[in-house]
Amino acid sequence: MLPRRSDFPDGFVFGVATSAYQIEGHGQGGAGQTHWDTFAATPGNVVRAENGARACDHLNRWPEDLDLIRDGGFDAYRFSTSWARVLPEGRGQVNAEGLDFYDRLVDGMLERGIKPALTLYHWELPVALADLGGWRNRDIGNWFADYTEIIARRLGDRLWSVAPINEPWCVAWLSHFMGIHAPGLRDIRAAARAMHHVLYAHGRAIQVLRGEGVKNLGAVCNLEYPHPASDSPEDAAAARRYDAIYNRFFVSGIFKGAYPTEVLEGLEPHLPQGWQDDFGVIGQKLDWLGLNYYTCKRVAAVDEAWPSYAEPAGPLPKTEMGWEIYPEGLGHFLRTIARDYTGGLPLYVTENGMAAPDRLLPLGQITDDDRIDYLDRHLQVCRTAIGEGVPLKGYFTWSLLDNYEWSLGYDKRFGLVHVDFETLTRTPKESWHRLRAALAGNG
Ligand code: IFM
Repeated sequence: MLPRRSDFPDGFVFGVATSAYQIEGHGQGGAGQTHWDTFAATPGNVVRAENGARACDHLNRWPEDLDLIRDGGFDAYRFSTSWARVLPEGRGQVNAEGLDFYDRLVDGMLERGIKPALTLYHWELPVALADLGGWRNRDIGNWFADYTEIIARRLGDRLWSVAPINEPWCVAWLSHFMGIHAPGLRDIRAAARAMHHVLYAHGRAIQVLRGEGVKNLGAVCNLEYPHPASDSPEDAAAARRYDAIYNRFFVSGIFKGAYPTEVLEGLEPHLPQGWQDDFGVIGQKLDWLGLNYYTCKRVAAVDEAWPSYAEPAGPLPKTEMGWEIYPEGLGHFLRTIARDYTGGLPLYVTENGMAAPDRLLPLGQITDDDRIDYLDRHLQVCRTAIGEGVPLKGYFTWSLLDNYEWSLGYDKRFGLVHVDFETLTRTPKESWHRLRAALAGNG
């Protein structure tokens, strides 16, 4: 049984999350090409070479989608603006149609009593900027600051919260070292530069937002709990390296003005010149930190180049993504991030959820018991952390809708609401109904 709203402190924010490229339909409305369009058009990168050209057609169906958020009883909607929709070339000429769309969307949220929680970058890098080196080029700090200013001036007076960049680890490491996301590089120097520039751009955006008087500014990091694959000291050290790259690098940069030594061992020779001087920008004061949490990993030392680890499969039940279900990891991060980095600063779980197969019942209902159980177990962990004194102020489920799951195309369904990608019909799943009941107080 899902915990009820009344099991959480007054004012605790319940929300749902999506992102622009994953739902809007990026082939419409004058948006520019993004590096996801070209990445997906390259064979072998994305399942069936699918892209976000139509996605859920949220660009046209947004009133229905906002109604689903309101009717579900959610307080907030974590959405993103697409850089390439607002600035098709990344800089210069604004696409007025794109900016008008976000203006209407924010007003639509306010009319329905939904708090607009904006992310400025959820991975739609305009190709014109990718051509200039994208996240490898330090100038991205200023390009991103200019884009931020346009959004701040148009929407800033009505936003509930803003985070510049979703999941810096994915932007930098997954995309430039592991090659799994656009631009699909596997290059340690590119990765080192992206790791640093993503934080530099975050800091530049916060400076601009503060300057424009926008309130409630934060950052959103994704975290994975690393279990050493065995009791050996080598595997323990490998798990620490994994933890440093994945979990500690970004929060250390922002809150401590330093990078973990385990990361510098590998990346220092490749960081851009003068990186040590950027912590003044990177460490801008924040009003909250968001944690995206899904899973844990097993980490084993291997005799290879740095970071010298492999990720063997673990024994726990898994989601459709193949991700082990380990709610205890969320509790670990809520406690240790507050203890080691953020102190009394408000924390939010800004993403949590699972890809799961849906079961269609004869009367058209869609059951997703595994998802309900997953959400229940993670929400219980949140309650425990709050009881222990962690300043956790809200929880956002990923995602409102089934959507474009990046390299995995449309196969993996994370939504509380089912989307038929032929007809684009939305059907709330059992999890949406159960959450609605829980938020209304019925459990
Ligand atoms: O779909 C993604 C989202 O874009 C970022 N966080 C993780 C989700 C599930 O993989």
